[in-house]
Amino acid sequence: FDGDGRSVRVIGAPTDYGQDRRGVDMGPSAIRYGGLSDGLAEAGVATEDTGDLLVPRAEERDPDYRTPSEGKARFLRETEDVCSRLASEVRESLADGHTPLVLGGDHSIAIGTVSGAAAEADVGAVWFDAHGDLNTPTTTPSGNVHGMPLAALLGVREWEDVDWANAPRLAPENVAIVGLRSLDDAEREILRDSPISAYTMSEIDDRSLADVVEDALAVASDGTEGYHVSLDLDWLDPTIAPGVGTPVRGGVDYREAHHAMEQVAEDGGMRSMELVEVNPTLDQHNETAELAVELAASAFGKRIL
Ligand code: EXY
Ligand code: MN
Ligand code: MN
Ligand code: MN
Repeated sequence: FDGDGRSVRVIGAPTDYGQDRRGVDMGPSAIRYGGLSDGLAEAGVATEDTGDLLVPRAEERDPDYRTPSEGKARFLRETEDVCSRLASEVRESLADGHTPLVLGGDHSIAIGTVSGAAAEADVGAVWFDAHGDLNTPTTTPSGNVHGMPLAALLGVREWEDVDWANAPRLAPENVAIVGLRSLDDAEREILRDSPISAYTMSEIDDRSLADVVEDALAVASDGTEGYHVSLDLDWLDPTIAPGVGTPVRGGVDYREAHHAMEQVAEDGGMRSMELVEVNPTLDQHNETAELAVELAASAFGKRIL
């Protein structure tokens, strides 16, 4: 198996609106310097890079944003602007026959990526993350939109007064979260009443990551035309991916992460991918960005033999 004749279009979305540790806006550069084009070439895919979306500097903007029901979502206006442009780029890439690979930026950009990916097809999603990203402007403990994108994409109730964010793009039956180890109470409640498949680290310890990923890919494929892979680098253990804003101990290790991405490649159902939360100011020698590159290469079909 190699790239399977795929052509990948890289789109940078250098935001840091969605959280409070500056520097994640340098993620796209760090990932490119980390060897992205060589990594994708090794995977056997053709690649074109459209560069980065223009993202206004946070300092020039007013972060305060209240939803009509007094919910809090910092920089939501700016996030909407970036996400709507990103959605168009992703949609166009797919229409042109390319697989979009979006480089973040913080995880709020997933609202744009998935909106574009789901614009003309029913898609599932596999969310590789330490976190649930299921908060809403009313439940959020932080006001940070990077903790909310999955709820927005599912149309979870309290997002309902934010029109652009709340048109449901994903059916909960086709969403799998893999690697969970940090959840707020409100997110737990959403998961309790929802058909989302949520795989915690503890379940991964019991069953093996390979086993869980097999189920997750089946969930995301069931009745859909393929799925989006959202890879938050804080999914990994912070010892191998220190360059993230919200690290949580007890994550996935190097070898099992690669194997999971190899399963994605073998499965063949991935329609779009994003790499988010790489923050080079918190990293050591760009190793988190380099790991992001290696994992993307594996997901696109890089093999040793
Ligand atoms: N649950 C916390 C919050 O909503 O503020 C932390 C979220 C971190 C989200 C990271 C990107 O995955
Ligand atoms: Mn082209
Ligand atoms: Mn996330
Ligand atoms: Mn996370």
